[in-house]
Amino acid sequence: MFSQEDVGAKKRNRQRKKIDVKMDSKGKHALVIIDAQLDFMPGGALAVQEGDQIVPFINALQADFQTIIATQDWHPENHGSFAANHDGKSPGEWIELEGLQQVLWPVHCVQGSPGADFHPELDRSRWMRIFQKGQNPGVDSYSGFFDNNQVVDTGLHAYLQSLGVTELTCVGLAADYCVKFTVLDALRLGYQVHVPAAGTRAVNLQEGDFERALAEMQQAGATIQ
Ligand code: VGL
Ligand code: ZN
Repeated sequence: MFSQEDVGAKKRNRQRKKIDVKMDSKGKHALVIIDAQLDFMPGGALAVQEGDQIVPFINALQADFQTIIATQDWHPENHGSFAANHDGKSPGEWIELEGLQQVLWPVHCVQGSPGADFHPELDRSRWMRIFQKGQNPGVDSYSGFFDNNQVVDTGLHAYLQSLGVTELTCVGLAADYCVKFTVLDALRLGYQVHVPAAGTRAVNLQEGDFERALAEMQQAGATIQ
């Protein structure tokens, strides 16, 4: 007869095997919540129209995921993407920032400021990690994986790999900037990527940017739901 310990060990082994098989055929599916911060919500410094409407949708969606990760736009006050840091320049104008074309933004998501906080109604109870980006004043960082010159890595890819994640659902703000560039990098890195349209809204500097962003992500291989 088996002792209690033997039975327990056998059961654990069986469970472990099952997980291994699943990991071999297809890895885990993670939810990535991008920049769901107050400065991107109505009333914020870089407000996205209806940005707050994604919050209940994301809260409900979290119930389907065990692996939930967030990104946070996190700029120093002297960030080069802020129009206020360039004499005579206004938000929406373009400059060259350390060799890259950069559209200028209002001051937003300054490290430690209230606007850099997540929406208070967003359920954060099961988030595993928050990856911050945009700390380098000389280069913007729309993607949650790399800054805009594709040099500095936030560590998100290594972290997802360490968890065995191969598939991502991406939601958050804004559809035409940080969501789009995170999704495009994720596809290049080999993830399967899904974007539920109800989980994102666009800045829409130009009319139609939301639709164009969704089309670009789809063309690159993402599933738009
Ligand atoms: C974002 C513009 C500037 C975003 C961040 O989260 O989409 N957009 N910084
Ligand atoms: Zn930013």
